[in-house]
Amino acid sequence: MSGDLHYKAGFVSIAGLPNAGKSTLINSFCQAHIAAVSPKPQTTRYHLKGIKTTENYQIVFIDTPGFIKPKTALEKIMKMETIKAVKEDADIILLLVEPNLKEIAEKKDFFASIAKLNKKTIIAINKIDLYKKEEIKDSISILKSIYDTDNIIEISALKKTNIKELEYLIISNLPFSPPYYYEDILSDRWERYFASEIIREEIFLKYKDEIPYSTAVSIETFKEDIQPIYIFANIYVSKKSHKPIIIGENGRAIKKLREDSEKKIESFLNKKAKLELFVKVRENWTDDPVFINMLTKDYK
Ligand SMILES: Nc1nc2c(ncn2[C@@H]2O[C@H](COP(=O)(O)OP(=O)(O)OP(=O)(O)O)[C@@H](O)[C@H]2O)c(=O)[nH]1
Ligand SMILES: [Mg+2]
Repeated sequence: MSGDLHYKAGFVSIAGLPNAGKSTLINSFCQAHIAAVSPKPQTTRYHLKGIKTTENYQIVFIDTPGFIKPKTALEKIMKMETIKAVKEDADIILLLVEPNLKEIAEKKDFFASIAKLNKKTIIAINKIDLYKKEEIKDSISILKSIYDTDNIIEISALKKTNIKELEYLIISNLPFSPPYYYEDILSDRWERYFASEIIREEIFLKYKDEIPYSTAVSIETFKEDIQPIYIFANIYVSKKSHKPIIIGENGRAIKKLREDSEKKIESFLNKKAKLELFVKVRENWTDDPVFINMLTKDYK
């Protein structure tokens, strides 16, 4: 396989505005819930690779944080993650767009900045299950005026509409190359990263307002050599007042968070797990780049 001159392989960075459905799409391609998904924007904070290998091709999908104008240190790091994936790593940029005419008009600068990179770009119009045909058509016309490409396809990442067709479009644009990863490698992340992301996803799904954005998860212990596997995680919040909200009345909220996260971790790892959570206050951690790098250094 690796020495085959007809073998295709390359990196496909999935880029777009927050909430476009990028993480849902990488999960659909990889047929596994590897990336955290939530209805709230800015769920994804760091890049994540999902690798699909067949006899004839290997696609390395890269999920990225949504494009934003960063304010905090965390948002600046998120932006750097996206820029690296799009500018440096990508053989193909897969631009995922929600056909929301108002948003497309407001974020014209972002779409122009991707066009300026002059990289091979495929545009996938997502969430077609939610939008009227007219709005989809008009969105495509605007995007065609910005991007000189016919590589535009309408999909639903959630309902898995046209996902195979999108994959064919990617393959036809993929360079000839030997694979970059052995065929049994499905991601560039360790199991403990997925455990931390599952807990963070549950926080995004369960808590309101600024709480998910003030929260970071750090896996302190991950013992795989015992049954059930044992995981101890710290949940950091950036304000004192957020700690009692995470814990909830009589500890009910954190109990539910712990139970639901544990179940998801068990089903992801296909192993029995025992999860323990502890909430810590780290004032203004979202503006402390060293702390953020410390949290993520083990996962890269
Ligand atoms: N109806 C519908 N909803 C979708 C579709 N794709 C994604 N969603 C929903 O859109 C929301 C955002 O999805 P994500 O995959 O987290 O979006 P994202 O682009 O990764 O967002 P960030 O990481 O915040 O930038 C979730 O509630 C998804 O279920 C789709 O094709 N149709
Ligand atoms: Mg995401």
